[in-house]
Amino acid sequence: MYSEAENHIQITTIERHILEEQHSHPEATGMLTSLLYDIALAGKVIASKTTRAGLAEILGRTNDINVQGEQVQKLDRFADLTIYRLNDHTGRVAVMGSEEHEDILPIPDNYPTGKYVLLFDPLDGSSNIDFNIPIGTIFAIYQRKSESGPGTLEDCLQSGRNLVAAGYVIYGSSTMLVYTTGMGVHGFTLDPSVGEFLLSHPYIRIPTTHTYFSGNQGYYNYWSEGVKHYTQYLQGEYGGPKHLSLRYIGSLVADFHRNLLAGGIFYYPADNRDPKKPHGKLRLLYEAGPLAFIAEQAGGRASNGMQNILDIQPRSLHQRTPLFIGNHDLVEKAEEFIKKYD
Ligand code: AFP
Repeated sequence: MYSEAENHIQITTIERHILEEQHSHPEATGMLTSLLYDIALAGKVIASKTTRAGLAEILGRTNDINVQGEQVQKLDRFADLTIYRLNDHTGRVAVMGSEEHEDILPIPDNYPTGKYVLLFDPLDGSSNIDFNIPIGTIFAIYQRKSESGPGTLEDCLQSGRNLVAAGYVIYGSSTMLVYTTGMGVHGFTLDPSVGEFLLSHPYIRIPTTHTYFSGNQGYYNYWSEGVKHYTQYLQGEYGGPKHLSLRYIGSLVADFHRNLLAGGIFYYPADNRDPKKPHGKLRLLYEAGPLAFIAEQAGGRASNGMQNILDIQPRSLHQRTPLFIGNHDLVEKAEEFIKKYD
């Protein structure tokens, strides 16, 4: 028999957690559960490579062939292929889309298609890899709209309100997977000794206190008047918070993750550095949408400065959007300043 103290020890693996969530949906077939589990597996495979990033140089890189005679791939290419390959044959997915590819990624003809659409940014923040800075994978899952056969572009062009699940994996000092299926936000930390994601952050809520603001102030002079005034508000002017610290990594997943746990706002507004790209840098379907779903499930909000990110109807796969994401009141304040000055 176990002691009372021992009986209280509970280790929840990601598989168990996803399965338990499935049980609260009696109509569920288990297909989403398996799809989420496949994504968690992809996260583990990618993590195993990100922790070895840089070693290719030491182990020898000759014409992109390493000492084992294997092709040395760029990490973002590897992450992209890993997610695609782990999901192309399962019969759960109708079509995929990746930030790395111009067009949709069809399921090969010799495999069955399923009812879900999987969109992903395989390695966000990849310009940070060489500097040992956290990077991440972001994913978004929708139900297909078409009835059957190969999934279509229209299946992918859905607003965030239709998201069935979304999440990210952060490859940092430890590897964490954070996801939501609309029943709260849950975080799991990879225990490398057993190779499992274990529940470490159940029901994440963004704290109501604000700690950080995160925006690339290097572009300040290129921002609109509204965004400039909003930045001054975050610095304590116009009655704004007096105690916020600035933190900016330049890796969206890492910046978002920190502010989700500590409270605050991340913003990447539109700027006029390049008049041909007036919409900011971040992508609606691969970055802003899934993180907006997580933010809202954690009690926060995301906006393009005028409209809730989740309400935007995408018109193209790689559509870009300004993004303000974090505490509800700070995002609303951004909208107020933009309305007043822009
Ligand atoms: P990379 O993948 O090119 O590193 O871009 C990362 C990113 O899309 C996002 O993760 C950051 O929040 C944002 O760009 C940083 O962009 P700036 O370097 O322009 O601030």
